[in-house]
Amino acid sequence: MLTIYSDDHHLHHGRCELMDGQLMPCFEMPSRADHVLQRVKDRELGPVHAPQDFGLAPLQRVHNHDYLDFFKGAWQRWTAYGQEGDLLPYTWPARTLRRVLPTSLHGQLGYYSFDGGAPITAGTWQAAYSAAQVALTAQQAIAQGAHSAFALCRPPGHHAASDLMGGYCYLNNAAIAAQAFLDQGYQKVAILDVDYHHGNGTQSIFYARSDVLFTSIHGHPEAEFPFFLGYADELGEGAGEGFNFNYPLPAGSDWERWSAALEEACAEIKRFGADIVVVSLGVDTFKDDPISQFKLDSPDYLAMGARIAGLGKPTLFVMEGGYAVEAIGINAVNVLEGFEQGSAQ
Ligand code: SP5
Ligand code: ZN
Repeated sequence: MLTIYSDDHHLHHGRCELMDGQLMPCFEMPSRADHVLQRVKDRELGPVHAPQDFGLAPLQRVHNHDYLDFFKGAWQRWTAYGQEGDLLPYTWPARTLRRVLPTSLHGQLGYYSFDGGAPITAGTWQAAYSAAQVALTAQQAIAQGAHSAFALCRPPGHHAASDLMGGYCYLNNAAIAAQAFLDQGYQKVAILDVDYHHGNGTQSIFYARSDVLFTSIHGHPEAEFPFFLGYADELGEGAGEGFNFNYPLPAGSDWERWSAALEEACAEIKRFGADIVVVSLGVDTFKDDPISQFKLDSPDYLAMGARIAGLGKPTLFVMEGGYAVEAIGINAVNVLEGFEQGSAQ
């Protein structure tokens, strides 16, 4: 399987995120992608290519122009105040407040974010831009005939909505790739989000559309981040009604329980008649993940890949979360190897 990877992810190294009532060192750190890349090489998964540059246009198909302008320029505005630390939001337009765009940098940052988990550093825009190009380059490989490809994206993307950053995400790599397939003539794209957290950004981007089926298996939002989306009764709206399926699971869910939800998601993807499957590949479902509560073990990821291969569709894997740093290489590449073994049968 071809892997697309850019070293530019090292440009994004946030110092702190707001969690558990404290500023904690960021769980989403550069060594995550380094471990996955090392495992790709150790297992001889296939060639590793650098991304091409498709420019801003495919990002603008998913994200608002004003949001992209804000994100691209935020760091320079911050340093113009003489600030050197990471830029983190602290006020949001919640209920009872107005959703108007202020002129101040911090007001705008609150407007364009939904949590205190996505710091902007000097290199964040470049890293996120390159991650989107990684996804687009892997997307292009499939459009040109590959049965699968792996976009080793960092920072991740599935929490990012059309004009919101949060949950370690800035640009929605999977959504950008899915939209690129549609813009190139594909009719039906299914997204399967296996990250431990609900893919609220991806869901919201495609919620009113019938050309993208969104399915997600995740910690129940009653108890888990991102809390305010991801319930089973969210089925889409308007033309998108019936094209959104959430499988929230309780803390402690193991492979037996998790894989039953995967069966249901796969049944929906089959019913939909997808041309293409885009997998938002988070491995924070792992039993030793430091911020998550599922109990999947490393061999389970081989089975996950094999089941996805059983869909029989060209499949783009896009890296999302996973914070048990030593293990994410093994677990992510297990999904890819399981897919290849399942495809060969
Ligand atoms: C891409 C992705 O996986 N983003 C996840 C963002 C989660 N941020 C909030 C995590 C809160 C975890 N609280 C766990 C407490 C453990 N002490
Ligand atoms: Zn996650």
